[in-house]
Amino acid sequence: MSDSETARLSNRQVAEVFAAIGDLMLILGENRFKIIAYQNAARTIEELNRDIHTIHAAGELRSIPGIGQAIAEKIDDLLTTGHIPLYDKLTEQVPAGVVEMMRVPDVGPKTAKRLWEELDITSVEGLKAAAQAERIRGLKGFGAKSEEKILKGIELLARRADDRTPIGTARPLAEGIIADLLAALPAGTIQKIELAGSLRRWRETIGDVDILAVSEQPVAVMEAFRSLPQVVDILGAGDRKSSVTLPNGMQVDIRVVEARHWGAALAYFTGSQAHNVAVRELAQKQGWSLNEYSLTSDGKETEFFKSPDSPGTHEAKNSVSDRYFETEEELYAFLGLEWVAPEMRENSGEIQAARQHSLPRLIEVGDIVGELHSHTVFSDGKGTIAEMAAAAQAKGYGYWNVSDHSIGLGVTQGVDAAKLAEQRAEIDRLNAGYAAAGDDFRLLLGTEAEVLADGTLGLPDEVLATLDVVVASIHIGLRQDRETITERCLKAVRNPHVDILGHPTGRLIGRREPSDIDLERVLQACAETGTIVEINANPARLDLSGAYARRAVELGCTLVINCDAHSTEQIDLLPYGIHTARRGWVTAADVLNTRPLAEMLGMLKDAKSDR
Ligand code: DGT
Ligand code: CA
Ligand code: CA
Ligand code: ZN
Repeated sequence: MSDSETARLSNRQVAEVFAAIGDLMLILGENRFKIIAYQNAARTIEELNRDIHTIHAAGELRSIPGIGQAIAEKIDDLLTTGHIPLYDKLTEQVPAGVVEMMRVPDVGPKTAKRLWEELDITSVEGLKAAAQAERIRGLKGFGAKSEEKILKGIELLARRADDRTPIGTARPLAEGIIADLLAALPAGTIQKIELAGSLRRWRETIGDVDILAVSEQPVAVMEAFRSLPQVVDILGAGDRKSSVTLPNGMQVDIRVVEARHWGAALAYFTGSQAHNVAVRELAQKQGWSLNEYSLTSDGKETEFFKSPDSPGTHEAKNSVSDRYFETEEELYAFLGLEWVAPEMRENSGEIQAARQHSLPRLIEVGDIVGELHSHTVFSDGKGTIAEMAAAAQAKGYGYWNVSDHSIGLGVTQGVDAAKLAEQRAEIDRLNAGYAAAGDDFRLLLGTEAEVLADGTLGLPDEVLATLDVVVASIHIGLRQDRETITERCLKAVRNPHVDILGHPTGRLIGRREPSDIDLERVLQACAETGTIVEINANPARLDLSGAYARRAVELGCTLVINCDAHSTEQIDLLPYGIHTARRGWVTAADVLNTRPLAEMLGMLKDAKSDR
């Protein structure tokens, strides 16, 4: 049953057909009990925990609770012929867009029908245009309010359609699945298992989770996977691949391959698609066709092989043969390429660099030796200074900057000069203890100074001058117009006491758009003034993004990767920041907090002396 599953309908697709029958009958105003029967069938199929094809093949459709003779016959029609005559007849009567209109909140079947019949509206786009043109108020019982409601509903619908999951949500769930799957199987059943797709590339949002594994017992792996307690729906169930959904609606795909296919398969399923296409073209020029299992010689002698100095020249030139790769490194090397880190596989220059063996050596989690942006109970953090410090020491950090919110940020109580003095006393006491114990770890006193609406900071310069490391961030007035917020930020960046610009765009992934700030200008100013630019590692922020981190380095900025920890647990968010940096081709040398304390402080001092 290996290849047939691409063409066959998933449980969800079968369910969707029955739901659509119900919707069509609603619009046509058919018998209520019939409609309910189809709606129930759709829900039942959607929630099945077995592949409907298996049940069908066993002749057991009628044993599904809620599936009677009439529905069972229609499932049989659909699975064997791909059609249900009733469904075909209904779709001929009602335009598809009219059903679609029912998805708009507040537009029920009766409204959809009237909009269609009386105003000739047959799509959501048409509905939007009609509402904007104020045509809907002409309908009896509708007014300006209804048009407003409809437009708002359409907006909501569009937002819901973007069902990508933020990486901070997706990654723990995906890692949990791998851990649970390994635990559910006898040791040794799975030889290799890894996240692939956008998760392996650390994209900031995830469409679906892709898992790739090597096992000699693929069927056992499939069964264990589909039986995991967090699986709510099985979308596909094959011998070597399965797809399921989790309670949050996120889809997880798993595939099991043979060990000899691992290198090609992992490369293929890691993507990105654009990177894969470029690699495949390169392979083609060398006379090979690349798929998810292997390289296959196309048997044609190409120009490539006549040129002795082309990269990737290899022996089996003309014979039709397959090449297998147990690792990605071998595959890339065979094609004359340096291995490309997954974060760089976006077809943005990495293939060229890999051919020239000039890929950067990307920063790693272990390169970070200190944290320069953190919070405590003095503002909105959960840990005391001592608790945060202990967690930092346990991580092996050399320094930790306590940077509670300054006053000026209305929503949280901030630190003022008096509270800073209290913090200073506590930090001095703790540092004396480390020194006495011969421990090199040191606490620093800083602040996360609020950049006020006019670009001045939440604390006066005299106070800032007494601090070790000053982070300046914008939290309020993020919706100022481009010129205003850019000027405001530039003023902060040029302040002689500001060391770091915190989370420059203020975005919250999937929840809040970045501010309209002119980042190019801000980054240029940071490069000129030596102000360090933050990559905030909190997965809700990832701010700067990878792409802007790359631009910042190009412009000559130095970066800092901070967890902005509000609790001891949040120190563990660092990998999100590191992999975001890697997506921006960032090396350890580009990042301030890869330096030991004295060197780091020296760099900050030098930068400020130029302002
Ligand atoms: P996502 O799920 O939208 O966050 O992004 P990806 O990159 O995980 O995409 P996905 O799950 O559709 O596919 C996983 C990888 O499999 C993708 O990065 C590249 C590979 N792949 C899937 N479909 C195709 C295809 O049609 N052509 C090529 N070249 N590669 C594909
Ligand atoms: Ca994916
Ligand atoms: Ca996928
Ligand atoms: Zn903060």
